[in-house]
Amino acid sequence: MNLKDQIESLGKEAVELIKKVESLDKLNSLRVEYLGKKGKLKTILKTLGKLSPEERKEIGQLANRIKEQIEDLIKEKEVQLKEKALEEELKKHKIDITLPSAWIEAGSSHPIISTLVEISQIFISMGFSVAEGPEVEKEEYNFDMLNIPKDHPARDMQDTFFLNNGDLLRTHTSPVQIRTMLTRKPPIAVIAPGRVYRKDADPTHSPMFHQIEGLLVDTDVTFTDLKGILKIFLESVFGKNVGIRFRPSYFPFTEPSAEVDISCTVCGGEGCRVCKGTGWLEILGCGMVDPNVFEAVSIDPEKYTGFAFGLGIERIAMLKYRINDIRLLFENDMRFNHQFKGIR
Ligand code: FA5
Repeated sequence: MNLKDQIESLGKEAVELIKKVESLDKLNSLRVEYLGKKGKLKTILKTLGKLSPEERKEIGQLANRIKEQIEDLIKEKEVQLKEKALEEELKKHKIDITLPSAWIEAGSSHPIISTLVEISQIFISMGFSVAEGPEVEKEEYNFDMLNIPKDHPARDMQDTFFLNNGDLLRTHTSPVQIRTMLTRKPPIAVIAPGRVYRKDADPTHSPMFHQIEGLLVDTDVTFTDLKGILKIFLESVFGKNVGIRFRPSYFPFTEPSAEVDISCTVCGGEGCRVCKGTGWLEILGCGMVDPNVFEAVSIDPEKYTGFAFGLGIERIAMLKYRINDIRLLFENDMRFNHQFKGIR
């Protein structure tokens, strides 16, 4: 076969193959095979030197035409294959916009949080403002300045989580009383909600729980004011028929001190495992601020009096929603949590 025929048949062969090709990779291989530096066309053209100048011109022009023809065809095929690939890709990722979207359930407040907010709002409506303190606390604020002696059992390693540096996880919200009285002068009316920690665990005790501290300091504050405020608060949460009982008690930072029980709402006062068969449940400790505490924060105990209280939010949530085990509040079992949907 002469050179002209060889080039023409090479052109035909390439055209046939390019027409049939189905992928961009194969198309590229054909480009290299026919038009590449070591491709078939270049190989044939290497023999051009042996021809006469006229023949070389004629064959050169033919070779260029065939080369352009192959290049055009490759370009055209490339466009077609790219379009096809894009279509296939789009088909794979087709989105059916008529399909209903995945169901995302709206969240709602946890009963501890809704109880905390409800209690806070009752006190805020009576003129108290909200104060805050850290959960990692100094022994000085958690115990010393609250008139809790060094040998008091509450400091025992069994009750308190101590950190290596001597600080501790606060065991109650009462240190916020100290922090507040160190930075503000009377009249003071604050509540301090927050987490507290103790080495304690049974159906009514949790190692982490929430308290709300209350503190009112002014001239002429009496125990009657304390009783009145707590009665208003408890009746707002549990209704006018709730049984309320003040029991004399002892806290180093209040004198006199009391604990307040309310009639057990889980059993209606008949006795159950929540109230340990007594029909009553202790929900808070309270009393008149001890003069030693006033002295520790440089408030004149001759001029000012005050009351303080600290209540357990979980206990109140348990009584309000008749929950018979405190641990249910922390397990995050959705079957439990779902029952509180719709609560503020
Ligand atoms: C105190 O913590 C005092 N700081 C309260 C106080 C404040 C008294 C101001 C006087 C003046 P107590 O340890 O009793 O007191 O705890 C207060 C309330 O927290 C209890 O009545 C109870 O409702 C709740 N409580 C105590 N321990 C736990 C616990 N482990 N889990 C859940 N609730 C608890």
